[in-house]
Amino acid sequence: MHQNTYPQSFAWGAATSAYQIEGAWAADGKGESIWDAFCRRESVTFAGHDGRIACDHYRRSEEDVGLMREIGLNAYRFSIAWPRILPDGTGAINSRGLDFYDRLVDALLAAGIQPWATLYHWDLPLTLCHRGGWLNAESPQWFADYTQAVVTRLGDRVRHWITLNEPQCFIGLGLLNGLHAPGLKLDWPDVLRAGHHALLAHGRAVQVLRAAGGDRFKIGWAPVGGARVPATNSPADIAAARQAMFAITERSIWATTWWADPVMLGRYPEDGLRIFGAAASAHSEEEMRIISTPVDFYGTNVYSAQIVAAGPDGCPRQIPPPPGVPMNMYYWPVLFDALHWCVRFLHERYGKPVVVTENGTSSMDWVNADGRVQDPQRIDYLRRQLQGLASAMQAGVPVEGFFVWSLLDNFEWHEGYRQRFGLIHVDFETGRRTLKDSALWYRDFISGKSR
Ligand code: IFM
Repeated sequence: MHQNTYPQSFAWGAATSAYQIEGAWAADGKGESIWDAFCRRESVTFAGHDGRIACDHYRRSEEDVGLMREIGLNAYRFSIAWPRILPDGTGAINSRGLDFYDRLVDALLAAGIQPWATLYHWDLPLTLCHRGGWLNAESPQWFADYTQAVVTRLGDRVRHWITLNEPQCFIGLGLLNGLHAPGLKLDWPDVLRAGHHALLAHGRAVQVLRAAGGDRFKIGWAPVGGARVPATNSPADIAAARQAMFAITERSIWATTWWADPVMLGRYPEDGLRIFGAAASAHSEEEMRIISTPVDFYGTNVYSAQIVAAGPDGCPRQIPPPPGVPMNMYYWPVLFDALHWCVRFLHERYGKPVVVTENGTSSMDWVNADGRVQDPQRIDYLRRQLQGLASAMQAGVPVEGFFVWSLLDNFEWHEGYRQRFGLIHVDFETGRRTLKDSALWYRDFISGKSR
């Protein structure tokens, strides 16, 4: 791979989120989140797992920053737990909650690692859920106030900001099919209304951040990638994959353009408006202006993809993955060119620099008798996705960073601890960390030794 593909400023990172790693669920004045409450319900997570302790990162953050340094990361994407900052969601600020992130940011900077802060990775304060959560028209204002509290404390040192992580998931899995907190199964119009408020919250947060940091800040978001890959490299299949990635043909909360067109283009897509019908109609121009407040980069979380070919009429046709296709532990097909096509198509449509805010795979890793954790499939996965990324960059796509999901094995939501996505193995009984072979491989890749 060409050494100069990656600009000097390229962010080589790993990502995590607060509820998945921090633990310390009631420490230092933290309020409860919807995930704290959801995990108390029976049979909602694998074997009743929860994030009360998780990786205990809240108490081990220094050690974890040391491990990031060992890997050679120059960027770390973490999320801030809203209920640590505002235990009731709004109102009084809990400075002890901010202190934690303050210390983390200082430790990162001292280690030469740029902090990339995500404001919302799904742990809504429970009190706000009781007030309707994202269904409440005040929710964008709540989010703007929370953003203000965070940026006032951290904005002198944090330059990279991500507003929402995967709105498709916290709205779709949380409010439509009930798999995630708060476990609701709302009607379609309510789901779309909540989604609209989440997009407004994103826009309001961008405004707050921009007012605080101007051009010094790099602001983006991190929706689900929604990748489509062409079945072959023929122009017809490539065109079909592109078309499929940005088309809405059915009522699906996963439709990329439903979320991304408002943010990047300032309008909901026509096909979505038609198919979603009356449920989707009430959006003022002023709201769309807020939602589309300019961002600096398009963050994308990519794991898998759908394969698309051109049908006899040229229209996109989804092709089932071939039998025996590699899979992760979710049984998501592993398609090695997913990242390549995803960043290419996103850049073509939205014209912004792209940051891969999440990419990785889960596998059944354990610590061998000799103390090593061998995870060859993660190494192969990352190497091949990165090859695809490099060739997209060589084709002209400006990519500014790459974040492995995840730094640590962690609480994988309803799947509990049975999915291991980390570069670092965590023994959840002792908290002991072990760098997996993939972490050592990533270290060599970052330093240029194994490219
Ligand atoms: O663990 C999640 C993360 O919280 C959001 N993106 C996908 C990851 C793997 O499922």
